[in-house]
Amino acid sequence: NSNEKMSRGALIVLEGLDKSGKTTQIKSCLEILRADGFDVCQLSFPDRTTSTGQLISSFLREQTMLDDRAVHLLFSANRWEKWKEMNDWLSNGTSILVDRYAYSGVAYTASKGYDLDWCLGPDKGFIAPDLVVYLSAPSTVLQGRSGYGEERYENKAFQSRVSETFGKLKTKKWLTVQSDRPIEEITHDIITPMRNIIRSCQSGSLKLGTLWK
Ligand code: 2DT
Repeated sequence: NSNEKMSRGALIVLEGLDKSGKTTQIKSCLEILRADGFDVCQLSFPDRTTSTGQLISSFLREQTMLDDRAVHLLFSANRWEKWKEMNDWLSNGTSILVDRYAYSGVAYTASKGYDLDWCLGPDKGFIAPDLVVYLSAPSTVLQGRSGYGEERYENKAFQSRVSETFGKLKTKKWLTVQSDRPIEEITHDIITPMRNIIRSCQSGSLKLGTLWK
């Protein structure tokens, strides 16, 4: 019966510039949600362990030269590789916290000057997140964080263009939080919306959508 309410997991994405604290927040939110008793797992894109991921990783470390458009398609393929696993988790009731998603894909490539519509193409039809948390901080603050500048893209001029492009992708449904604050304060602000969206998906009141709707 297609009208029957289906309980499922929630897809929660964290986005933001390099060093905005996404990985730290995913770690602490995962711990809290698990302690609450929720069934949650985590993923990050790019997934550097697969064969496309290894190519991407080598490109990011500036050890491999690739055409920007070829790299864009690799990043997207790296997500499609995970489609079935993600779909299975969600339908079995496991929620997923994801570190970066197709929004990063579009923001980084479009910031190099490529057409926004072209950039959106490869991820069309991929699983749409139920919640996007955007960690926002001035690129000048991020620049001072440890490890900054070690990979391609980690420079101030490019990061401010990426920030602008994220601005174009943002919808009213995104939760934007200032991330140049203590870790615990940020966690405090985002954990309740996460619990709420997981409960809504569990109750079967939200249907899984697809990008770019
Ligand atoms: P981290 O592994 O440190 O997050 O850096 N990127 C990411 C893209 O250009 N396209 C994408 O689709 C994704 C997911 C952002 C990964 C770097 O790769 C960029 C920073």
